[in-house]
Parts: sequence; C-alpha cells; structure tokens
Amino acid sequence: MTGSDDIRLSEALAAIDVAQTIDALEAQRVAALGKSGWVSALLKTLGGMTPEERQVEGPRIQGLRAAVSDAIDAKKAALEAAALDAQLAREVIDLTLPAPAAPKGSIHPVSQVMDELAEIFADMGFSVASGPEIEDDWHNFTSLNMPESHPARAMHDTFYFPDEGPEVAGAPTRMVLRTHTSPVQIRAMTQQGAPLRVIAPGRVYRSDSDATHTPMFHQVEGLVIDEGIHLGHLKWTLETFLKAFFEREDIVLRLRPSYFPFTEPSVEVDVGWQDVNGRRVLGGDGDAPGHGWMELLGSGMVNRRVLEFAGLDPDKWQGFAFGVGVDRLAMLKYGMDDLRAFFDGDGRWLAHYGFDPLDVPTLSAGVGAKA
Ligand code: 2NL
Repeated sequence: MTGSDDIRLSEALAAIDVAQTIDALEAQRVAALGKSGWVSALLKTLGGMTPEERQVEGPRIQGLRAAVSDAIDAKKAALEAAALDAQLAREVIDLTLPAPAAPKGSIHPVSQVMDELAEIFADMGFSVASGPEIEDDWHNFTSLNMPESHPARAMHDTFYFPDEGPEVAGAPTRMVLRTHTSPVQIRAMTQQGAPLRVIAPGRVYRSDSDATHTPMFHQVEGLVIDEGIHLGHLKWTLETFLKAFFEREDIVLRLRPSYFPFTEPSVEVDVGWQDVNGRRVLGGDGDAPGHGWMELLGSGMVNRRVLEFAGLDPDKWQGFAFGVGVDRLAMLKYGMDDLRAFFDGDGRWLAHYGFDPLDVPTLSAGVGAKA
C-alpha cells in the first residue's frame, strides 16, 4: 500500500510540474484532493482502522496530502508570476508618443468681464439677477416711465415682434427684444421688494449697426433700494466698483447732470484719463494738463414713478441705479479697438483675447489676472 501510494504521489507531482495552465493545475488538484480524489479516498480509510494503525497511517496520509497541496500552491504561484511577466511584456508604454492635443477653447472677454463684475459687486452685497431677453413693452418701457408716446421709445431703435403679446398690468402689450436690462430690475423689485441690491448683466438689442454699434451688445445695470439712499451712495459705489475693476486707486469721477426718464435726477459719469505713450489710460484728474474725461456710465436716483410701477412706496424707499456697456468696459480694460470683432467668432481673436477657463476672477487673486 505504502509503495503504490509513493508511486501515485510521484506521478501526481510530475503531472503538477508539467501543468502549463491554471486549469490543468486545477484538474490535478481535483484528481488528488477533490471529493473522489485518491488522497481523499485514503483519508476516508482512517475511520476503519485500529488506533494503532491510525497512529502510523494518519501522519503518512496527511503527509501525502500536504505534499500534493504544497506542490500545487508552488506551481500556481509560478504560473501566475509567468502570466504577469507576459502581460507586462505585452503592455509597453511608448514614452516617445506625442502628448494629446491641448484643449483650444477659451473664455470670451465679455464672459470674463461679467464674471469680474459679479465678483466685485458680490463683495458689496449685490446679487446677480437675470430675466427674459424677449420682454413685454410694459416691463421694457412703460414701468420705466416711458409711456407709448415717449420719444425715448423711438430713440431706443427697438426690435418689435409682429404680434400682440399677452395682457400685462391690465393692458395689451407687444413683445420686444429688451433694449436694456432695466426690466430685469423691475422684476427683481416686484418679486423681492425692498431693501434690494442687484446687478443685471446680459444681452440687449437695438436696431443699430456701424463701427461702434452692434445690434446685440451687453449691458450691466445696478440697482440699490433702501431707506435714505442718496447720490453720495451712488458716487461711492461707482468709485469703489471702477477702482476694483480697473485695478487702480487713482480713478477719479466727474458727475454731470443729464436726463433719463427712469431716474430723477439723472447723472452722467465721466472717468479721468491720462496720456501714456500716446495711449489713453484711465486714472488721474481729467482736468490736469494732458488729461481728459471719458463718458462711461449713465445713472441717477430711481424716479418715484418707477418705484410706484414696481409696487414700492416712494415716500419710504429711495434708490439709485446705473447702466454701463460691458463690451465697452472689456475694450477699455483689455485693449481691443474694434467692437465688431467681439461677435465674429474668429478663432485667432479668441485665442488672443480669450481667457484660460481656470483663470476664474476672484477678489483675493485679482479680478483680471491675465490679459
Ligand atoms: C446708460 C444708462 C441707466 C438705469 C440705467 C434704471 C433701472 C431701473 C430704475 C431706474 Cl429698474 N434706472 N437703470 C438708470 C440710469 C441709467 O443706463 O447709459 N446705460 C448704458
């Protein structure tokens, strides 16, 4: 018995040694150690033995089992190591391959400037409001103290839709492409009430097209409503905004009386500039020699009639508002000289003037990190 078992063992070990696959090895395991394997059969005979026989046969059969099991484990480790070596040899990385093409997109200067504006005004407690670009004429004109007959309506070169729109404030209305973002602020006042601090950046439309006008352009308006608001608050806010935006402390403002139907009094805001190597650079007193003034913003105290249209009591609440062209701000800050190129979608222009998508404007890092 012992002799034939030794032969079976050496045959099993030889078969394990020549196994080329995990499957072949598994077949050897089943043949020896499986339910009806020869080692398992030997183990079963232990039950019918005398204690004396079992004392000799037990360790001998367990020895056979361990010899087969150890040989299988060792062979399995060797086969797995060989398989890994083969895989590593197959999966070579060619480090001489060129890197994948870098992404080509960039952030349009108008988007960048709007992000900068949101960041600067957020720091002064303003939130950003938005609204429809297709407006009814009540929100675009009537509520801003521009009734049907008002000459300012004609001045706005409005794009009208052909059909009559829904009734608004009890009267039929026509739909227009908004000519300013003021209607967004009317909606903010109506929906959020007072006190209120919002800016409304976005696209606006006027039927006007030449070297300095495009039928679509971008505007940002700002509105503050609270008790006891006066022109001093307006001037401080615009000064603080322009200093942060142009990243210079020497910005000087000049306020001139003007007229807008929606503000009373109305104020035109000029910014001082100086000549630096033949270029106009903002900053400094515009009245100094070699300096001048540039008209930049329109603003004023919100007309009491506009507050009433928006459902606010003008004896309790006062406010100031302002409007400025975003495209113009971008040109002044980043040095483009042709407005029309903004909307041509020319990849070379965008590559030159566009911003890194990761270059997000923040007050802590500077709102205009890279031109
Ligand atoms: C300009 C002038 C301005 C406003 C916009 C405004 C909005 C409301 C009430 C009162 Cl809801 N006013 N906006 C006020 C003054 C001027 O824009 O020249 N924009 C480019």
